[in-house]
Amino acid sequence: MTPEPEPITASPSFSNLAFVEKLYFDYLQDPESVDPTWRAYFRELPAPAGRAAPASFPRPANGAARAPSGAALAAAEDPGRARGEAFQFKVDRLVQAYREHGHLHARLDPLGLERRGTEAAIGLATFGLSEADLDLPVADVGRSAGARTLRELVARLQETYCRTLGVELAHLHDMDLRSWLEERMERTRNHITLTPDVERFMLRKLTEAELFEQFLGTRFLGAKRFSLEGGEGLVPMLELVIDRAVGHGVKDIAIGMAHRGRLNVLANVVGKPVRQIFAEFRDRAIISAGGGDVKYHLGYQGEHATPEGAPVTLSLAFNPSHLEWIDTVVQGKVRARQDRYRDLARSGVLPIVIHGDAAFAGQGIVAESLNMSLLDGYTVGGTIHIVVNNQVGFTTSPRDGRSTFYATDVARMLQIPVFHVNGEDLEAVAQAVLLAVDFRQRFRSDAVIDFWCYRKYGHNEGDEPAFTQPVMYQAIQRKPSLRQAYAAQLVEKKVVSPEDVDALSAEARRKLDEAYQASSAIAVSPGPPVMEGVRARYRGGPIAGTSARIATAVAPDVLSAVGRGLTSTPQGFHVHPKVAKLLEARAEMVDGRRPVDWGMGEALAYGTLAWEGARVRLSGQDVRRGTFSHRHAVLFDQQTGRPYAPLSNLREGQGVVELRDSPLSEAGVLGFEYGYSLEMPDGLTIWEAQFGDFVNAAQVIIDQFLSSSEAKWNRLSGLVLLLPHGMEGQGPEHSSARLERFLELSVDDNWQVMNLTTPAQIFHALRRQVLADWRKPLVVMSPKSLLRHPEAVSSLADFTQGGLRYFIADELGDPSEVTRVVLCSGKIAYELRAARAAAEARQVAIVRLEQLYPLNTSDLLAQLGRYGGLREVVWVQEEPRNMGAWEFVNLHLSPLLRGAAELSCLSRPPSASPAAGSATRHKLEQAALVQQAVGAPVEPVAAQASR
Ligand SMILES: Cc1ncc(C[n+]2csc(CCOP(=O)(O)OP(=O)(O)O)c2C)c(N)n1
Ligand SMILES: [Mg+2]
Repeated sequence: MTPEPEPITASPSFSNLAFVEKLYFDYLQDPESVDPTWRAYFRELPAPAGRAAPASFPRPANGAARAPSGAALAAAEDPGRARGEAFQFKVDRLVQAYREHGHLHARLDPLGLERRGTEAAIGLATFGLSEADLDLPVADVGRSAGARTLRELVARLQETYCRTLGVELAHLHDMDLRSWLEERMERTRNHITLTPDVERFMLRKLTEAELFEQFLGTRFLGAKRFSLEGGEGLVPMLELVIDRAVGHGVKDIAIGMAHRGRLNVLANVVGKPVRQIFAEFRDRAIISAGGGDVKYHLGYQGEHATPEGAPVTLSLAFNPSHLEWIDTVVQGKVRARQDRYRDLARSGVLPIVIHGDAAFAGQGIVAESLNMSLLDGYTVGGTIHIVVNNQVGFTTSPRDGRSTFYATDVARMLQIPVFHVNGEDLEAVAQAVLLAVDFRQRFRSDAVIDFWCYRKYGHNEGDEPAFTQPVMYQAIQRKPSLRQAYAAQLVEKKVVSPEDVDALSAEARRKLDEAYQASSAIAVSPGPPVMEGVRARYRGGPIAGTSARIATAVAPDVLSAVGRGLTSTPQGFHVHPKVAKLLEARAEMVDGRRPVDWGMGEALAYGTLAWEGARVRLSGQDVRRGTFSHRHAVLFDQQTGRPYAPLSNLREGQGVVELRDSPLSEAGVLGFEYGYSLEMPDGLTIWEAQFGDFVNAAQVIIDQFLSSSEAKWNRLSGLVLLLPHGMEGQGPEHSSARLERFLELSVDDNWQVMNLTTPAQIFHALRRQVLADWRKPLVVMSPKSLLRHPEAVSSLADFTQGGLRYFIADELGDPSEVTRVVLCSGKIAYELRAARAAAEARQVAIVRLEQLYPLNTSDLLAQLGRYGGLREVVWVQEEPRNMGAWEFVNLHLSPLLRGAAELSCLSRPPSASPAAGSATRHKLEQAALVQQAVGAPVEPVAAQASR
């Protein structure tokens, strides 16, 4: 196994320039709250003029909820005091209203077109107050330090909650969370003052962002780039997020994002060489193993330094066009990195996911991702979400694109704040970043920044936005760029001179020119296939015919040691009686007194891999017990409910085994496990569907990632999909994992598709996933009835010798008697064997394909060659003709058999639905099928059914 890198320990030192001033403010409030080095430094500074000693305000009662107290009773006897109490009560309610509804009044839209708040939410009159009360004294009103009158208080609340940063926290039930936020915001009036150094840095990043787009726009006229213009603030904002995160000890940041501004982020944040991006625009001779991808879907990983030089690994995930489907993929990647670094606090690796406003509101996978965020099996310690809210999606306006008030409202399902910020106020942006990152690090949960901006051009550069948003685009045309506005602001503040502004632009342009010159000589490739030090050991490319070279059998002593571990429980553990029986039976299997069944074969695969040090992760709905109760990988003490996983207790130093019952999601969870598998290539990562049919709820992950990520991006995954498949009379659903769809996508050894029929086969297939030197996804049509079929068993020798078999052939008698080969796959093989035995059909050989893709045709033809009298090869499948493997088998075998034997198909007739609704009908159809296959007389189904 690869040596694990050093664990990350969070460093408490805040490296960043950006927040020195904030630190100073903290120091003034409470000198003990800052690091001793900083304290010593600040002590030397002259005391700020007019700054009073740090005031400490008691937490106010929570608005109207303030309880009647002894004081209230006393007040009843003193009318003057009672009036004061009543007044204060109204004031408290007003304060609370600002906290909860102030965001409605914040100026968030840089275009100034958006109208949201109603005066009523925070108007004085709502609380029985009036202008006349404004100069009355207020007391004990929370953290708005120093407000002596209602007028001053309102001014402070306005400043805190209604400027260009609006914060939603009314949905938080947890008062600690709320207090933490309110405290942070009210203490600072939700302001941060950036130091001149930071301001100059921000201007530089804005300049780079703007000029990058302009350069692309002129050099590659009309080429799609999904310009960030109108939202260039994203670039300095990301720098602030990174800087703040690094200050918290984050060492590794994984970003996921869609098209908008992606090239800009790659170039100006992640550090992809601009010459390489330009070379992709030149689009000369793309050199890559597969088809490659368009430039605005490519990813990158680089080393980055904060302005102070602190190192951090940054990556931007490759992603498909399908918006939001990258979300859980990134989270899975991050989780794997955290596991790899043994960052159990999940504080050293941070995911940032950047969304579009229309996509965030519209795509359901967002909700799946949010729902997974706090679950033990899937948490990454919080994701920073940034919604690049340009207030339009392609041509669709928010009023047609969502029913929610804000684009981010789905996030309010979590107990997390949502920061709405005007993307043209970089100070407010910095404050939002500060709050969001600190919140994530402190509470280990997601935080959302709704970054309001606009889209300068149409959806892409060839698009005319005024067709559909004429008024908006009139406003946009009048606007100077953020760089221009910010530069003017800094010139006025004398932070920079006009010459500095010009110099920054000239420098940025010079670098772009240089990169452009250099780009002509660069060949384009999607980059190395694998992660530093780990992935480099694995390869993609062709794998057909390599099975024999991969030794997956285990030594008998290892098998029995693992077997003993799998069947033991701790002293005093109360096992459910039925499970106890299962463990006894498994113990007999290990001793060779009973053949090994599927559940044990599978457990032995996990157990032996973990024994050898590999990490095993199995996730999916109800996987710990197993949908069909065959697994029982986690046992529960019947008196205490305490769980016990034998797989995790095999021996000291074994690999970690993670067994996770997933939330009821396919797309989100499969995306997560795919991401996990990319970053944990030396482990075994498995997703199991409850029934194979449900994989269709995750089809985007199959098409856009699993089947094609090697071809598009050179990204290798060894993810295993266990998809229970087979017709067992359960109706149209619960029957088919849609084998045909996987086979249709099979090409260029992009993955493996199997339909396995013995315990030893699943054992070897799973072990091969880890022991091979290549990484390919493995799709297994896994069994249901075979889990308990008396013939679907293996001997111990099948585990200690041999390996995965591509197909399994058997005959009743001498091969020379065989005239018909019944070719099939999956559990129907057992039904065919029974029918053949009943009919004593010695002329029929049954050959079941275990690995359908890549199809080992040479060995298969050699097998057929053993049947000297062969006349016909009949493909038999229980699926309707338009489903199952027939089309695939026909395509690949017919040309090879030509002349030697005739290939035909026996199946149910074509059908729109995978299986009949009636169990009786299923049985009749199935019986007819297998009888016909072995040449026995068959009665028409209709005749039987009518009896
Ligand atoms: C799942 C999915 N459906 C549709 C599209 C087509 N599409 C590409 S961008 C876009 C609009 C996206 O709007 P928004 O999320 O606000 O991002 P913006 O382009 O405004 O930054 C659409 C509909 C897609 N890429 N993915
Ligand atoms: Mg948008």
